[in-house]
Amino acid sequence: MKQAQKKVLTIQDISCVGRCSLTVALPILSAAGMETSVLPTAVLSTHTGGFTGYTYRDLTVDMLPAVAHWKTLGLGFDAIYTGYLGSFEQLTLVSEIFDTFQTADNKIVVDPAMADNGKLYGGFTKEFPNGMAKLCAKADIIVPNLTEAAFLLGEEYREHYDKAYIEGLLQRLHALGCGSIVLTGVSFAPHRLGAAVYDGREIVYAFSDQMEGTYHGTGDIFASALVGALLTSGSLTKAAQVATDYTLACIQATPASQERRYGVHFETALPGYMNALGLFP
Ligand code: PXL
Repeated sequence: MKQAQKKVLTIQDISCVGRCSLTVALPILSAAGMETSVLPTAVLSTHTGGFTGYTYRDLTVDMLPAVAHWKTLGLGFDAIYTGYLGSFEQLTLVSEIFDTFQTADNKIVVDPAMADNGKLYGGFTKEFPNGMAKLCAKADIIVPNLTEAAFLLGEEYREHYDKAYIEGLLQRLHALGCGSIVLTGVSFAPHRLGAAVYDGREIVYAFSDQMEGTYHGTGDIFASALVGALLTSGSLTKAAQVATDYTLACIQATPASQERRYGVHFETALPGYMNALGLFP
């Protein structure tokens, strides 16, 4: 018997060059065997991290009409996964889209892609994290990095921390109203990096080896791999480990000579991800 395919709707921009947002979410979710529908929020010639002079075509006006069309087709999704959203208006629209498609069984996953290494991405105002926090409150799962977690809570980013800080952060994020938190970029020991997962009951960690340096787009790769693995196994902690291992494999597949702003070679690591999902006999 052929298995029914899971359906995912992912809402984020297309950065044409630079391996992030939809150019990684679509191939990773497809490799996980998901039927993937996209709602592009904007088209940029490159992402905004490390490039100047990029073009930005805002697609906000097309978003609700596309959703209205899908409603006439009676479409539904097993997961709605959002990434980079460029404006307050898009936060409001996405919140309405959640209201349209949320069911008792599907998963709403918000990656509050807006900051890293203690700084907001270019183009976001300091009020934006508060708007994003309201969207996160509607999610079943959020996938912030440490900077985004602090900013969602209106707190200062902390470079040095201990386990008590991480666990407090998870509890304060849960108090915002989201169901589960997968906090990325957590490290308590040299050369080990991963995610902390909190579902409101227990905190579980998923670590793998840490590579030196920071690589653009790995947050989007992690979140996409997490969604594909979650819909495959049903377990958020298993999915966090698969996504952590795959993100490491993507970095390991990338030559040291590669410019960081062009992202990592996630493509060559896809077979390992599919294998971890049990997709090869
Ligand atoms: O990787 C997150 C991301 C997505 N989309 C755009 C970005 C960034 C990060 O810089 O600029 C347009």
